[in-house]
Amino acid sequence: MTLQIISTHPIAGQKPGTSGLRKKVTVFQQPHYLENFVQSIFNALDNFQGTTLVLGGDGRYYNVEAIQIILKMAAANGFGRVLVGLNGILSTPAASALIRQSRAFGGIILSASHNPGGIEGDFGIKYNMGNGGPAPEKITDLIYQCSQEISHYRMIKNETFIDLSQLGHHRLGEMHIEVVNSVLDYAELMQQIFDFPKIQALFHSGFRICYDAMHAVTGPYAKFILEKQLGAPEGSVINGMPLPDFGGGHPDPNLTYADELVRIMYGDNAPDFGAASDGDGDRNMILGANFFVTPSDSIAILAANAHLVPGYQHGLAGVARSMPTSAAVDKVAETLGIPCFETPTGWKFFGNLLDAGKVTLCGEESFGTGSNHVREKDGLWAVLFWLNILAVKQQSVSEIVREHWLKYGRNFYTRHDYEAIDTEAAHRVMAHLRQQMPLLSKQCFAGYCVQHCDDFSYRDPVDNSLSENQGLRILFDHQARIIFRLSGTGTEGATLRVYIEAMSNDNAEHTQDTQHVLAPLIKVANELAKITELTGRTEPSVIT
Ligand code: VG1
Ligand code: CO
Repeated sequence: MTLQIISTHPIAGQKPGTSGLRKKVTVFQQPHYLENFVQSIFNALDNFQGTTLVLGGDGRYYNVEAIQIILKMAAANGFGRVLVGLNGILSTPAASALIRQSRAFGGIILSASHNPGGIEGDFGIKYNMGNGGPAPEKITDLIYQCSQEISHYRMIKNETFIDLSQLGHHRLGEMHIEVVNSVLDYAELMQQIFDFPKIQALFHSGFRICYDAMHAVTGPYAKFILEKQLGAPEGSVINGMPLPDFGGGHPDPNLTYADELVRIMYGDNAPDFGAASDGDGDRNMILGANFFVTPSDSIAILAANAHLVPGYQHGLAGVARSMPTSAAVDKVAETLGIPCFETPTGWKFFGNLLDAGKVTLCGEESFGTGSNHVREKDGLWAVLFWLNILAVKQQSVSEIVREHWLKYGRNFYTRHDYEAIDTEAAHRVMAHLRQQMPLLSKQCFAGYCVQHCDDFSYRDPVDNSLSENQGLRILFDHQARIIFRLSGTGTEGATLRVYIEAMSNDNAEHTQDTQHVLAPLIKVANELAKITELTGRTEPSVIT
C-alpha cells in the first residue's frame, strides 16, 4: 500500500455544533474539507492503532463518496478494522449499538439528521466514543482545535472503490473492512427489551399502525421489525425506501414536515397509532388517531409505564431531560422516588449519566427519547416502547395521555422556531435579553411573575465539567417558563428557538388547544425579546 501524506491548510469554521459538524453538501465537497475534519478527529484521539472503527451514515447525498474517502484515511491512520453498514447505511442508534456490541474504539456517523438532503441540502459528520455515544465537549473542542492547526492528512493511494452493496470482507492496505447488516443486530436488541409476542398479538387483533420513515434511514429497520417480525400488515410502513434526497422532503418528524402522516392520522378511518422518525433514525413522533403526543409528554409517559416493559420491569435508576424539555417527566420521577437530571441540549450530555448508571431513560423536547440500551436517542425504540405499553394497557393513545394528565397535571408546552434569520439579528436578540435579565426579577407579565432568570449552566455530576451559556431562562411562578436559545445544528444564518411552558392542574382545561392556552406567555416572549423589531419576523417558521 502507498501511504500519502497530503499537505493542507486549516479551514475556518470546522466547529462541531450540538451534534457534529453540519454544513451544506457543497461546503463538504470543497477540496480537503472532509479530509481535514476526519484527520482532525483522528488527531484528537489516542491509541487507536489496530482497533475497530464503526462507519456509516443516514444515506443522504455524498454518504457513499465520503465513506470511500474515510476508509482510505482510516487505513492510513492505522485502524485495524472498519465495520461499515450495508450500502454505507447505519441509523444513528444502530451505529451506537454496533460500537458497543463490537467493542469498537469509536465510530464515525455521517448525518445531518433532520436537515434536508440532496445536492443542495446538508451533510454532516460526527464522532462517537467507545461507549457508543457522541463525543463529549472536551473531545469536540479538541477536534476543532486540531482543525485549526492541521498541516497534512494521511490517506492511502488506492483507486478501487470498496463494494458496499453486498455483505462481505475486504482489505485496504493492512486494514480489514467488513460490510455488515445492522438491521438484524438491532432487531435482536429490540427483542431483548420489548415483549414481541404481546405486540404481535396486538397487531393480530386488528390494531393498525402507520409508520412514516420519511424516505430516510429507518425504512429497512421498520419494515423488518414492524411488518416482518411483529406482523403489522404490509404497507404499515410508508416512505420506507431510503433516498439520498429523502424524496425532496424535510426528514424532520413533526406536525409541519411529516404532513403525509399527519393527514392520515387526522383523516377519516385513521389508524390507531402513527409514528415517524427523522433522517438518521434517532428522533420519533408519536400520534394516536386524531391525537398528537408532545415529546415532553412522551418521555414522562414512558417513564411512568416503564415497569410494563420487560427491559425496564425492575425499575428505573433515574431519568434525565434537556433543560428546555418540559417538566412533565420531573413529576413522574418525584412520584417514583428517583432522581431527575436537567442537562443542556444535545445527547452528548446524557452519556456520563448513562455510563455511571445514574439514569435509565432520557428525553429531549426535540422528538428525542432513549435509554441505556445505546448511547443515542432511538426513534424506533420509542415506537416499540409505546406499542408495548399499548399492548399491555389495551387503551388508546389519547386515553393513556389523558389519564396521565389527570394524575400528574398537564405541562402545556410549545417551541417556536425562527429559522434562517440573520445571524447578527439573532445575536442582537440574545444580547438584548441578557441585558434585561437582571431587571426582570419580581416583575409580572400577563399574570405570571418572574422568580428567577439565568443563562443555564451545567456541572456534570460525573466528571465535574462545566458547560456554560446553554440558554436564557425566565422562570415564572406556577411552574411557567420561557427559554431562548440559538440552534447549534442549522446551516443557514441562525435559528432562534423559543420554548414556552405553563402548568395546569385544572382537569377541565386539559383538552384545550396548546397555542391558545400559552398565547399570553407567547406574547410576553415576543415582546421581551423584541423578536419582530430585531429580526423582522412576525411569526415563527415552525411551531412544534
Ligand atoms: C437540535 C435539538 C436538540 C437535538 C439536536 C440533534 O439541536 O434542539 O435537542 O439534540 O438537534 O438532534 P439545536 O442545537 O438545533 O437546537 V438530531 O436528530 O439533529 O441529531
Ligand atoms: Co436525528
